[in-house]
Amino acid sequence: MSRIVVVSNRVMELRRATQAGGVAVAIADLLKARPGLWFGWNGKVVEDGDTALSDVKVRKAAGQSALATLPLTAEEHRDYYLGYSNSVLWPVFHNRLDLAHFDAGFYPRYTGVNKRFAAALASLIQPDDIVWVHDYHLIPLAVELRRLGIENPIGFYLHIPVPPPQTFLAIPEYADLAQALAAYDLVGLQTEADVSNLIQVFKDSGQGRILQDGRVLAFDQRLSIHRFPVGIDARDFMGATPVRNLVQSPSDAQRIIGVDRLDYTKGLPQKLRAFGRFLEKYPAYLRKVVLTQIAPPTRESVEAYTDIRQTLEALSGKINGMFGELDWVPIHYIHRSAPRDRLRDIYRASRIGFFTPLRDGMNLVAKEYVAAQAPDDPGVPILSRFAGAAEQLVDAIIVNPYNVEEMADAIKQALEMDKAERIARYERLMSVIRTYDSAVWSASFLATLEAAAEERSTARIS
Ligand code: ADQ
Repeated sequence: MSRIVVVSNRVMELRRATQAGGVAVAIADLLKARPGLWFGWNGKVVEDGDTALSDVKVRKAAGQSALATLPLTAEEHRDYYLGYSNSVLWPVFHNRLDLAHFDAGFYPRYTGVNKRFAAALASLIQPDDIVWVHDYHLIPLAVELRRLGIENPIGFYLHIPVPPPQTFLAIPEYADLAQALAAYDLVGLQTEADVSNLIQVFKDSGQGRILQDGRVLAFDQRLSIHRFPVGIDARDFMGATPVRNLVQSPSDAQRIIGVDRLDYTKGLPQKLRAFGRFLEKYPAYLRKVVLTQIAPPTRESVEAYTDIRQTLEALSGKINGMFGELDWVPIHYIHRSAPRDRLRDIYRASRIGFFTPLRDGMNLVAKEYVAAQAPDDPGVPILSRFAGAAEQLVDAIIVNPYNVEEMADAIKQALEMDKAERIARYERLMSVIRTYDSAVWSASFLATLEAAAEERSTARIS
């Protein structure tokens, strides 16, 4: 079996990755199951000129896998990570051109880190390895590896959405980015909408067309573009025990749960406003419902993130002040992360899972919430139509997060949904979540990558 070389911005101990949640769990599981190498940043920032910069540390991990890591310099951390990755690509790919900070100094360091990573990685790659690069921090990696003569299959998976072409083409370096994507054998995306946006990006940049075999010819390169929706390991969330008395509230109150990184893409102000509107519009529910929102801060040194925490604190304070009583606080807003088993129990204890991103690649929390429900008395997910997950979880109550009125009504609909309908929806949702789980996601990506690379080498020989 070929060795899998996983490359992502951040590398973690496999045990920690399992706790971190999200896709780190899927990568850790993959590397426990087959021989592999996980390559990327170790999370440390060092002085320029430090010998550690060129010194890749390789350590054994579980099974037959190893971790290989490098530090970043302070300038790289500022311009590659906080700058180009999180102040340009993240906002633009989430359709927030207004929040993008196009600083001319960012891009050279972004490509510089990709070059440095490629050079360090090239010396570790063996002839039969399959290389799987993850996410927007590392788009130019394949170009750099090919320049160094690496001929192995190289695939790329983008965890965030592909924006419509008009938005993508607003990035000053859009042509370089499109060309860099075309250097992969396979580009994997979360949804059909992302696939059609990327194909359109290639067409609109004047450099792409679809070939008869379904592949794309762009910048003189043949590549495959497919949808591989990210999944969870449903078994991790099944068999939860509902927690009681999480926080002071009337014991018969129904809980609504939200779990998100504190990010402007997650629609958190919209969620709180919708809950406030629900209480105002349907006063019969006063004292009968609590919204618990868990939202640990991330990327706090990026400018666009500084206001969001204050906005949410002000909003929850306002709603609590307006509707709360001595023995009932409507919104519990917690900005710490929760251990995963605890999270699972909180999902289980919640009648509604409330997921309102304005844009989201997938939104794994919505899948985790469903998987944690009691099969004979499940809760109801309310899900934004702008999350990638909405393409799959069609039996959630699908809402427009910009429409506060509609979301307020969706809360009422979910609370009043009879058990038979809740069970029927849960069963359909679970069948999708089980079918497209995290193991299917990685196995299908890797099989498609191997086939795509095979075609490339056959085409070269003939
Ligand atoms: P994220 O934007 O981080 O991921 P999401 O898919 O919801 O969003 O995954 C977050 C993970 O972190 C979940 O497993 C969740 O349980 C965990 N998590 C979140 N908040 C937590 C908290 N307070 N405490 C503990 N754990 C918490 C990116 C993209 C998504 C895409 C994923 C995977 O933005 O759209 O679904 O990658 O591809």
